[in-house]
Amino acid sequence: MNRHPWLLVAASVLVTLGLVHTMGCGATRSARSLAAEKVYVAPGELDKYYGFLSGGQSGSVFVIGVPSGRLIREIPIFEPRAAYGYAVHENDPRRQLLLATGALWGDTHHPMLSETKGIPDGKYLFINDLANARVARVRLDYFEADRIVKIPNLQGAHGIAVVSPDTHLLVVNGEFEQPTDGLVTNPAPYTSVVAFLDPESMEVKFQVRVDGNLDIADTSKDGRYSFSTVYNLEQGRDMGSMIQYDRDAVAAIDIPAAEKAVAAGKGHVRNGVPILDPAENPGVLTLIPVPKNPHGVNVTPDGRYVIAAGKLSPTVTIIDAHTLKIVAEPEVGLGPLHTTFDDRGNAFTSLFLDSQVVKWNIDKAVKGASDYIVDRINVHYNIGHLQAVGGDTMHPYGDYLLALNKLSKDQYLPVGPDMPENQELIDISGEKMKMLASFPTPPEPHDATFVPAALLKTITKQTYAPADDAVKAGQEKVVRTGPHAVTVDMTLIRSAYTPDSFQVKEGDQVTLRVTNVETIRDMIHGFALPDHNLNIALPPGYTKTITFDAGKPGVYWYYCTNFCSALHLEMRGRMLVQPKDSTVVLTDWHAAENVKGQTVPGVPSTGANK
Ligand SMILES: [Cu+2]
Repeated sequence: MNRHPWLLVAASVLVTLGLVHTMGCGATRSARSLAAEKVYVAPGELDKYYGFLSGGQSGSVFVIGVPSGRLIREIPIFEPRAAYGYAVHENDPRRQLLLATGALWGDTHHPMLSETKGIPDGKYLFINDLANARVARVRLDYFEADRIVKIPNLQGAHGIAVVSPDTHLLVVNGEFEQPTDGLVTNPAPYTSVVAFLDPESMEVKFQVRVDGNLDIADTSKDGRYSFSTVYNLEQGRDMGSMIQYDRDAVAAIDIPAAEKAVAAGKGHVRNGVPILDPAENPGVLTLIPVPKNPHGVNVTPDGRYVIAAGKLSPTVTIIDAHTLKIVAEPEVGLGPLHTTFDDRGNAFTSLFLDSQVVKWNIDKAVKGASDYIVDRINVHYNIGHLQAVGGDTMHPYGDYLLALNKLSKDQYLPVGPDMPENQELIDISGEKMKMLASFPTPPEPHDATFVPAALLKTITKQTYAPADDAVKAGQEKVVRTGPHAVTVDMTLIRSAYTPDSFQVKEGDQVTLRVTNVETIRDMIHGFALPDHNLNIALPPGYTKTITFDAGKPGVYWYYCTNFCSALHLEMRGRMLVQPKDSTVVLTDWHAAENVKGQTVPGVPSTGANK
């Protein structure tokens, strides 16, 4: 067969071009560079998703960018944090709230986003404090905790979930069982509760008694059921006796039935909360027997199935989310803990003992097909939670999966006996999973959830709207409001405090109302008064009021703790504390000292010290 020579030339050119394309400058493009490209976000470019990782004993939530893994910020919640001026000083209402509800530390585990129609709406992020039986709500327009509540009748607030699809309620599991009557003299039986909270008022509406240790929670996609894994149906008080039974349970609570029973007055009120006893309210609680000391429970995005992970059994149990019947119990590997999903009918289960993520096909597993396992990938090491982007919603994105590993061992430079926690990002867009990148975090994320950055971009505020008590520029003043009380109204703007000095007396109580009057995003100023244990950070538009004792006579500098301009170092001022019996009035200070009355107008600045 004759071929035209030009065709041969053209063919060889095409082959050569193809080689150059795949080989680059003579070198095969490695899997490494392909992975690097997938997670590379150039300076100035934005990540596609925000990930919210619980900070564990940091008492906070870490916000990371996906796919870059960059730490975007930390949201302090259950612990004071000087850098954010959060709950640091005694008068901060958030500090008082933390102390009133338990402690100035927390153990955060499960970040949950509020949903509308089964997908995150960007309104709230809920996070539990396992240790102190608390739940906090973070407003995502400000990335700030606005509610923290203590849940009565419950120890160990572990699994939490929002009731899909519209965040009708918030579910909180009590892990550590207690005597039924709350008395230490009663040896048995011990019991716990699932608490149901109103997500707006954060009030506990009712609780349902469950005998056993309630672990992880999820809800059906139609708002009908909450699902909680329950271990230790043995009612053991030590580890050996907690692992006797081959099966424990998934507790399915019929939410409308429970609400009806509560409305009919069937609850036993303890500490102001009605508790439903399932024995008195048939149909409210169904215990579905699953192997063995189960841990994770996850509802498939289409709402058809509930997947319970066996933990001490190499299986997951697939439960029909409507009939509550077990439909399959496939083996997946050793130490299955949690499951997440893509948008193509696949499940991904974390295997703690195998240090793997296993991908399996849900339909094939339900039908009993032998080839339901699709792929396995090694992770480093001993994975706990895992979450695919959108895998906990009705709309998984099917692109990235985050493995939250408990041990990093040899993955980073040694930094002492304690190593950082290791998060690994896996590409799940193809048939085979591909490891893309790892990044360390402070201890220790337990769980994660994600939202598209595009959604938050439309929601987050640039500045705080001035509150009713905001101090306006030009209206700063120093006012003596009583024999031992002075109020200082102060504003901050690059790069000065107004007033930049004020005079009080030993024995005075000083009320400082301070507003950052900047109107552009990210222009934070701080107010630190170190010898008075005060350090507050003020984002633009923010007003804080703090009250403190003037302390010993002396001159005390306050200074800006957030670098704000070329004159940041010059951004400071003085508080003069005069001796109790001093009658001297220094004319170059903003003072109210020469007035004996109870309430007087402010004494304006002489301007001499400006
Ligand atoms: Cu400043």
